Amino acid sequence: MSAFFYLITFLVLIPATANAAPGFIYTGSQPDSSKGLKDYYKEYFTMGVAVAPTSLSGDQSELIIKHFGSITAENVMKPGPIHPEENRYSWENADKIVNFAQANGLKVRGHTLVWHQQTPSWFFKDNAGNPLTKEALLARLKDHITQVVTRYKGKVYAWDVVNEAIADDNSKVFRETEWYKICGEEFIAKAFQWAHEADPDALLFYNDYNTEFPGKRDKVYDLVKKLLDAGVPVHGIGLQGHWNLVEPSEKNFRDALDKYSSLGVKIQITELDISVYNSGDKNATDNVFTPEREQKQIEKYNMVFRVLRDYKNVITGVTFWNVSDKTSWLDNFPVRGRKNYPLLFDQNLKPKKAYWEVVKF
Ligand code: HAH
Repeated sequence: MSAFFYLITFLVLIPATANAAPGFIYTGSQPDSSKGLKDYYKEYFTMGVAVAPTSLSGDQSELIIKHFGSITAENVMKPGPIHPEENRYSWENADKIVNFAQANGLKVRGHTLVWHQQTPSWFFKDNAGNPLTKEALLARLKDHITQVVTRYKGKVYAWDVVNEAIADDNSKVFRETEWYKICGEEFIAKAFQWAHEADPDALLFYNDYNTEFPGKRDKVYDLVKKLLDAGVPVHGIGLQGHWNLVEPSEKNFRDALDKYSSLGVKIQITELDISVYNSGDKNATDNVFTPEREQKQIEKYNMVFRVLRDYKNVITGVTFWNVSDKTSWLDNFPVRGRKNYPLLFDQNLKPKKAYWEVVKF
């Protein structure tokens, strides 16, 4: 072969090796901007994202299709938006999300059938405004679940059936919601049973936050164990994954995954984001993504995905809660109007440094 050929080959290889760490031979694992997050994690788990109907056009929709294999409605399938009055369901927005998913070959996670927030007050009252009896409230719940799950049968592959029914307070097991006060814990088993009757193929999840802290972890474990022992169709536990620069610790995270997976159920991270403020840090109002916060966030994302890859046999999905740092629910929670930067894409929808760390393995 000619010297010319060698020269050309050499010149072509230089740029490819230029970014490799010193002392290492180029192996082909350089950042590749044609790949999406879902491609890097193809052999691991489905990557998902929470969306609003307004995210489904323009730049955001391109990002969603490139990087994710699953979507969740951030709000529009919750009881309030989808069932605003006793005799009226409002399907339009939820349909948009399901239709977008079908048109683009994405899976859909349904969120959520039973929750204490974003549920209209009519749910719990009779026509005269008095609290419903347990029987009447359970009948309403059955109607709600049956209507919603049946409409999306075969299109929503997994449902967060019950969201946040466990108390944060260590002295209590169940959160004292209207559901619990009127029905006792029975509403939980019934909700799973009715969802299963409406779509026997859907995977049914119990979903909650702070599920890595030992106190709440053990209560979630006990609840799901009790349901399984009673033959209730629960197929998975959703760990919301609203984390921050310090929580969860790697140990608590691994212990929680070990404990939940010992039940034989699947685990998904259903609402992942890593706040750049610590949970107790309500006074930090400078709104800035400082280099220190950026670095700590990179380290936390690194740890989280390293552990998730280790547990790929039990983790079946990882869903981010919002698309990019342009808008996150954390911009208004727990401090209204405090800008947060919790995701892998920046305010211009470009991958952050944390993104490149998460796909480097
Ligand atoms: C989640 N709760 C909800 O599951 C989700 O539906 C919502 O859009 C955002 C967060 C997390 C949460 C909360 O709402 C209130 C207190 C603590 C945690």
